[in-house]
Amino acid sequence: MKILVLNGPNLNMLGIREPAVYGKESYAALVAYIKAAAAEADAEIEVFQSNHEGVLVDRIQDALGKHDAIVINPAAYTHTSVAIADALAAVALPVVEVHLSDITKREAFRRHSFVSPLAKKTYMGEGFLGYRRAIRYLALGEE
Ligand code: CA2
Repeated sequence: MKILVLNGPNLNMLGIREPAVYGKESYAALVAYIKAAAAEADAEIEVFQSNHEGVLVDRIQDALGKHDAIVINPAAYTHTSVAIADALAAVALPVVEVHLSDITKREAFRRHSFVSPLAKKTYMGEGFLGYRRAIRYLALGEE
């Protein structure tokens, strides 16, 4: 199983600010964690981060024929991007949505996700573990 992991805007700032919300580990540590989780589940992985909506749309479109599934933390675009939701619907690959924090327990503007209706699963509020659970769900069928 070939999985594309997409991370949205500002996730590259992990560990630099807001450790109370997003933890104190760096983005590089997250990438290493995701790669280890993929190896453990015998999945091939590509991890990509962008601060730009159109770049993320391009990567979703490019996944067609190259990847079997997408794990996405769209970050702030979760709550705003019809374009990302449309791209996910267009490629029609299995999608799992991940959030480090629990978006249902934060500001009202974070409660709505344009991606959730397209996702087979959403893991939130579990920090890095959400990515591991997403990979294991896709590769091994573990809930
Ligand atoms: O909880 C999540 O994973 C989010 O997708 C993270 C987004 C936020 O906009 C979503 O509502 C929930 C923000 C990612 C930005 O991460 C930062 C990391 C360090 C310092 C500042 C932001």
